[in-house]
Amino acid sequence: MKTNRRDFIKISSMGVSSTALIAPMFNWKSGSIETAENPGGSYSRTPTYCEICFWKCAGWAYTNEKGEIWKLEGNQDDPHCKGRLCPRGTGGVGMYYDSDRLKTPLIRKTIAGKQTYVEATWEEALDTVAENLQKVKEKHGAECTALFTHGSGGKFFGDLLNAFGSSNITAPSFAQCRGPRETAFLATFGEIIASPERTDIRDTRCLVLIGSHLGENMHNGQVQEMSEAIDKGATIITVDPRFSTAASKSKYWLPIKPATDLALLLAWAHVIINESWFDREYVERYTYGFEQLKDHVQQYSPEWAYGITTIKPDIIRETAREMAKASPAVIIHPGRHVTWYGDDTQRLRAVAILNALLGSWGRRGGFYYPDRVNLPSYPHPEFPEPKRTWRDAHPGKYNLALEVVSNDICDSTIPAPDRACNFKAWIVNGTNLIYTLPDKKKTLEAIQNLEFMVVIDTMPMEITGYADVVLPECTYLERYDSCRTDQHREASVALRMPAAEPKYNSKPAWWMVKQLAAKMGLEEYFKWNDIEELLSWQLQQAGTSLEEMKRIGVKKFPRAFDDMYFRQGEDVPFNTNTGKIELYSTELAAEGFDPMPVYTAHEEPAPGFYRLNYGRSPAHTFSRTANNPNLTDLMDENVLWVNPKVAREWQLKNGQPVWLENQDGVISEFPIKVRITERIRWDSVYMVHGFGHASKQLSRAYGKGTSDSDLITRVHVDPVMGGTGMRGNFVTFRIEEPEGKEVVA
Ligand SMILES: Nc1nc2c(c(=O)[nH]1)N[C@H]1C(S)=C(S)[C@@H](COP(=O)(O)OP(=O)(O)OC[C@H]3O[C@@H](n4cnc5c(=O)[nH]c(N)nc54)[C@H](O)[C@@H]3O)O[C@H]1N2
Ligand SMILES: Nc1nc2c(c(=O)[nH]1)N[C@H]1C(S)=C(S)[C@@H](COP(=O)(O)OP(=O)(O)OC[C@H]3O[C@@H](n4cnc5c(=O)[nH]c(N)nc54)[C@H](O)[C@@H]3O)O[C@H]1N2
Ligand code: SF4
Ligand SMILES: [Mo]
Repeated sequence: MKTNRRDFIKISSMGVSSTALIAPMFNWKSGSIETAENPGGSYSRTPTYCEICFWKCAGWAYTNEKGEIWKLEGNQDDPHCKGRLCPRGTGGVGMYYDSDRLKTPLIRKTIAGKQTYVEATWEEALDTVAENLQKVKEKHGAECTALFTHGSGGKFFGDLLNAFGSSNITAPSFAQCRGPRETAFLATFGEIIASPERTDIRDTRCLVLIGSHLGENMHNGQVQEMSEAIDKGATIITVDPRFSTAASKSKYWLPIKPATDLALLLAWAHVIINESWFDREYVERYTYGFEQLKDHVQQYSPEWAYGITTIKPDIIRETAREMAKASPAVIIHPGRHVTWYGDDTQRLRAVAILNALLGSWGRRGGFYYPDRVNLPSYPHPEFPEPKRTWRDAHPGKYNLALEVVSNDICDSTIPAPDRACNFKAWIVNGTNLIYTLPDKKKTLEAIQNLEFMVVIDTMPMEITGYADVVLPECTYLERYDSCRTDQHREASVALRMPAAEPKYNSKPAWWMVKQLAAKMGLEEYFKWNDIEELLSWQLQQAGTSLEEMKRIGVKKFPRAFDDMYFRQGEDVPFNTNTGKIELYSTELAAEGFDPMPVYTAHEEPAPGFYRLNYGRSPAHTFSRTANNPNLTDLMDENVLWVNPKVAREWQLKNGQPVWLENQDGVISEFPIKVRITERIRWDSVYMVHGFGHASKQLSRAYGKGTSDSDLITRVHVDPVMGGTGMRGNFVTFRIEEPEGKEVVA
């Protein structure tokens, strides 16, 4: 067996001795309440916001008289959820009760020639982290350290890294998710979409969903608003090769040939301009480059697009007319997970342009101007200026990326002769990079080249097996975090505080960071004694207090001005080079990219292969919930959607397990059961992302279903912002269990 610097270690399901259990850090009860169900007031409720996905719904955790968490409910005052959690949020308790959780810190040691994890005290584990980070700093410079993070604790680790001397903080929610849309909307309107999306779905008259399937994508507020809009008679147009839940609620379902959306979008622009269905006054007042755009789209007629997209010209015209009729209360939805084919920024530019033509930006029923509270940082000295940043590894590349590109950090961790500095240490907090980044082989190669990696997680997920030190974080129900201050129609602050004491020997991120800062000589950046002191100070600056927030959970701050939408005839400056909405992007042109989107064809599957399509399930979030006992009760494996025509050709039966092999000869580690359905086109197959776990310590998730990530080995990187296009992969069926299959482990 080949030995690596960093062999994958299977974390054994160890018990934790009682001495490792810690005393409660806080009195976590926020007062008992009397309700019909709780006549004696023996239950308590504690404010929290959900960490099962990044919509961050605020709610209440109910505990019984024994201090056991009993149920979770939405907070009625919360603009993100309006009192209702989604099935995953309600099932969040399962994360707390999961007996497979990480229980105590672990340190990688080689014993009798074999790498293994040794249980450690927090003192030992944090000393090891501090020493190794210092070593990397002395040898290579602090800026050779990167933080991958997704989730609340990232704020604390981010501050630690900045204080340490590195600004390389990256999240998969940019280059594997919404990056292209943010770059495209910034180039067009001078502003990003951000989260929660500033889409005014509640008041829209026409919602166009392009491969963004609200319904399976359970982002709470949007799903609620979509059903509100439907009740009020809004037209839904869904463009998706799969008949999704949204498609089933739509007036028009356009089962587009995958990878051809840009052709449809350009044809829509062609029709809307040539038929004079655009908002003329808005376009004249606010936009730049209309004449160039008009000339540019002449080549993209509906007849032309038909040959590419398989959507009939009269349907393209009819749907364009529907949008125009609803204008400006129309939303061509920017989507969220938009890293598909590598030309994603250009596709999202076309989306932005259509919205501009229809005058929906800054208009009721289109895109509103959000508001938010800025909680100031606790006073600290200025962070040191890093000597280099991630950009120096590839000068001139991805200049229009507004966040750090995770896959580029991965690339720059693999040594290259022409590069002065490579990344040498990773801090990985709340992101299962093995499932999150495409091209697993490359991720693993990068990890093998690290001098040190610490992983902070709640579960023995695949990424933890490659760490030098594993730090178990307590779940969101057992901790304080930074307050939620995300944008919305109205600014709000939401508090998360512990509903129960941390189980096992787990700790919150803020505590780990505070300890590490002391060990690394960085205390001056973290002058607060504990998080209650930090939150109290911050909340006071915002005109509230920790006491008030403990009582109410969510506080709303009415808008100071009536500026959610543009006023009739108002002159609006846009934060672009021309001060206008740029139909013709001067910024893209200056970077040497097409200033207006140009259609280019993408690769097609070879005979016998099908495009690998993936998406969400309403019951799960990525790979993070696959072992959650409550949610596995709802769904415990993914299945493969196969069109009946394809099933006939391959003589596949419903429920039959098959292995999948991709264009690069990589075979799925586990089989997946076939589901024969007309709801998917014959040129594609579909599965829900996040299943097929290889970590045996996930007792409910191990070997259940198949991982799409394993099969995504071909990546089409967006040259504009570095996003990883992941939908250009093709698979074929292996009916018999393959022998000697290449499994990347
Ligand atoms: N193949 C494929 N890849 C994808 C996607 C896809 O659909 N298919 N989707 C992409 C998108 S849109 C996104 S946003 C990203 C998401 O990427 P990630 O957020 O990395 O997704 P997960 O795989 O769920 O990894 C979350 C990790 O955080 C851990 N965790 C959960 N709660 C906590 C906590 O409170 N504290 C700590 N420290 N850890 C915690 C979980 O155990 C898990 O290991 O993935 C992207 N990658
Ligand atoms: N329940 C649940 N909800 C979630 C999440 C979750 O994990 N679980 N994750 C959240 C996050 S971080 C994100 S980013 C969003 C992701 O949610 P969305 O942005 O809605 O994106 P996906 O889930 O990737 O959507 C995939 C859809 O795109 C379609 N599709 C595939 N190829 C093409 C194509 O070429 N053209 C078109 N038009 N459509 C295509 C697929 O058939 C599928 O219906 O969901 C969020 N909401
Ligand atoms: S949408 Fe669901 S999982 Fe996401 S934060 Fe809200 S309740 Fe939690
Ligand atoms: Mo995402």
